[in-house]
Amino acid sequence: MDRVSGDPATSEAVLAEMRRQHETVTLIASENYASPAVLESAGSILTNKYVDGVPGAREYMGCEHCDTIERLARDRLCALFGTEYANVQPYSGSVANLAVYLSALRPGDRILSHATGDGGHHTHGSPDHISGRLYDAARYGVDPETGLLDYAEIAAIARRVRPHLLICGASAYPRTIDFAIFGEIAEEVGATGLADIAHIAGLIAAGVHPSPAGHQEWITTTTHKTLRGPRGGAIMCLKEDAGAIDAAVAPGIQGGPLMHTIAGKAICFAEARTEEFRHYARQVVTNAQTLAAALETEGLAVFSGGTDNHLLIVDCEGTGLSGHAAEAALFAAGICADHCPVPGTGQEYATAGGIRLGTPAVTTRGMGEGEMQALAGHIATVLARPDDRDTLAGAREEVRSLVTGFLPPESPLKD
Ligand code: DSN
Repeated sequence: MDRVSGDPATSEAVLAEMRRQHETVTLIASENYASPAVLESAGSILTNKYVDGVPGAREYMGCEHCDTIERLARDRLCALFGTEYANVQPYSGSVANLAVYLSALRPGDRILSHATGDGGHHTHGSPDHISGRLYDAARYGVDPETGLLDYAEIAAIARRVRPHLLICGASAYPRTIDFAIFGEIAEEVGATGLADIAHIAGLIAAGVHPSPAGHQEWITTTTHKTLRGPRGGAIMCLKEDAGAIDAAVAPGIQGGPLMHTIAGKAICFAEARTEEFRHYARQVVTNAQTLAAALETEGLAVFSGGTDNHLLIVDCEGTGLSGHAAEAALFAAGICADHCPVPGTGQEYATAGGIRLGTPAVTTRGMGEGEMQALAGHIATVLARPDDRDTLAGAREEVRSLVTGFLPPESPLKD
């Protein structure tokens, strides 16, 4: 616990957050627990160094060791996904996306992307994001009947709006994304392709979801979701785009690269090439599918009837609860999930009628199918009686006792 010593006020809050993470269950699909090695690098002395520029061409002296680390991270990321070039400096997935826009588009150009209310991400052209202000954003959604992406419809929209950039990738889409078809559509209409794989990067790295490599010119990701690394972003692209993307990231958008985070990325990219990680990613999907099936057995409606990846969406309509009310009741029972529009219904985040549940974090804690069955029972109980204090308190106690045997990997409570 040394890493939080020195300032009692901050330390207390960090330790309280650590206890919260231990004693509750995280089903937020975008959260995970980084390994001790990643946490160590993220808290290392690398935070002291300015390294503006790229390896071999820095603005400051004394960057030779940081060059080694950044080259390792870039090479490992390229090897992991089979891409020609990588920039590992983006502070976040949002910055990674912006850097691609800055490289590939001019203000006013048209982008076509997955609608936010249907599971897409706001950095892909929402009016409340700079991408929706600088660019002319058109959106595609899912088929309201099946809940699936309708590739024929997406192709028809693309032919009509003729985007400069066709974006695929989502934050709340539980089904496999066909990156090859997206690539074909982009080629047909003369668009550049971007795959934002932030959510499913770990699944792709482990070979349990098809890869966009070879189908999209640009790939962006975060490094902390299914990839289980430090909080941050990265971009993969063709060698010919290297200069443009490096300049777009910095000085185009960012200041100095965060070397402590880049070191954590280098470590997580190596971790993701292990058999242990491949097993983990397969178990993430098995757990999500088990949770989805068990929730349906409990009488809850799972959007699109299940999942192919790490997340699922419960349509709360039958419970009479809004997504916000459902997430609050679950939180009171120690289950951390987040509200989400049910795709294909016209809902937005403010009017969300669903909750999104993901299994990356619980799987890192070592939970398996048995625990998913138990969690489904607790979720159903809570959503059936969300205002009953005894029900919530009882569920909270049972959740706490369930998770106590599955501490996160970095936990000092293990010793
Ligand atoms: N905030 C992430 C998520 O929860 O999906 C996406 O950026």
